[in-house]
Amino acid sequence: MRTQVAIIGSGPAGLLLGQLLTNAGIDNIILDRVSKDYILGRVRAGVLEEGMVDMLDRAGAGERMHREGLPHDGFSLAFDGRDHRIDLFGLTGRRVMVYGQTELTHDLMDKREASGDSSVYEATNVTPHDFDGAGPYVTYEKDGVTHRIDCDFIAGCDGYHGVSRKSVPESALKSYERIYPFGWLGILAEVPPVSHELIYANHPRGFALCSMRSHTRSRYYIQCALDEKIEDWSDDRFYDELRRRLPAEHAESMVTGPSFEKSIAPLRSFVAEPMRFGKLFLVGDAAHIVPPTGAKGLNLAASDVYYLFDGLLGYYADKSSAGIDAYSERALKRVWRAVRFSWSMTTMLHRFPDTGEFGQKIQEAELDYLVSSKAASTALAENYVGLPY
Ligand code: RFL
Ligand code: PHB
Repeated sequence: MRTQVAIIGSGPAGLLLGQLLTNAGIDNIILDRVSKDYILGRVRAGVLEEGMVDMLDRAGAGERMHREGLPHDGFSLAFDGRDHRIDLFGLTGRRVMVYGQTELTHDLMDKREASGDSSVYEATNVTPHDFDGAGPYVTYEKDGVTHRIDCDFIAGCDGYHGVSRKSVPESALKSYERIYPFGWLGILAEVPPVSHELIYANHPRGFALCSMRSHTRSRYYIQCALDEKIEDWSDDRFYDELRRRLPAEHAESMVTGPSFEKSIAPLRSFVAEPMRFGKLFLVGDAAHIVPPTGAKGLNLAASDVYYLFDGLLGYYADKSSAGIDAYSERALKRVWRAVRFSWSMTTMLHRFPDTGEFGQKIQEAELDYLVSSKAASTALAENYVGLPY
């Protein structure tokens, strides 16, 4: 088999890149090690920057998002028993879109199916080869048979645990990492959200986040210890803890109901440099991870795809390598800004085991400054709605 771009990973990065390439007449195949249903069963991001919204439109897969997504003009920072609104639209002229990653992935999969392009799910032992030479190819196994795809380029869109980054010799990679000493325990429940905008809460008992997927479906998170077990968290215990971390008006008005998803996610910051090795490109979570506090992970996957697609289009349409040569540097510049923002939001909002009451006071002073200074609020809002591509 031969294609122009072999894409490893059918998450948002792989699907978005694949669709943009297809729309531009560039042949591509997507390989994933799990099934479509498994991918659609993962509950992840919920906040899209305008850049991501534009990319979905460019891919021709934005119609349902515009119909069902919820544009948000602001969010709240809650601390010291009170709510403080950050007016994203008033401060930046921009807004975010609340639309689940699951839905976005569904829309991209439907679009791909309608375009008739190849995707291989449940492909095992996917392996990139010879990306340092002139003839890169990818092998995989399906139903006991080994297949080979020759290609011009390989896009490693296979997430943090994928094979692409691991195929690069260690000496060619520099990694930067911070692991945070806590996780997020999250639930999804068919209950109306406690507020029509997101609430990020700093509380001496730990961080809490009230998000949503629709007017009738809520996504709630609380900071938890890394060794917590999900079985120990009944819905009642979860809601009790969440209420304790919110201002009284929200705690009192919160509607509760059975959760239908509950999971614990660890928090880390990670960047691998560079993001290109010969004919192999790392894209999205394959190259970098941010803690979810800034809502940046999925949005960074979209900006990586933007830069890579731009480079590949230049290569195929104009026979210029300038764009693919610049890919790693352009992408990393934006990645590091988002890594910094996600780290700063995480540091400002979570309870750290070793900083005590002093740490709490410092966080409250920082938050107080943030909400009372227009310059500081604007800097926060600019980062939250997304820095330009
Ligand atoms: P994905 O989505 O992990 O997709 C990678 C795909 O590659 C496949 N794969 C392989 N395929 C073949 N061979 C192998 N060896 C393979 N290994 C892996 C996998 O099966 C998978 O299908 O990466 P991608 O496309 O780069 O997308 C990144 C986003 O998924 C991620 O950054 C976000 O979900 C992060 N994130 C958030 N991002 C935001 O922008 N806004 C948010 O509000 C937000 N909230 C979150 C989040 C992530 C969370 N968790 C659980 C990590 C909230 C949470 C709780
Ligand atoms: C979510 O809705 O899952 C979500 C929202 C905002 C974040 C992280 C996750 O910062």
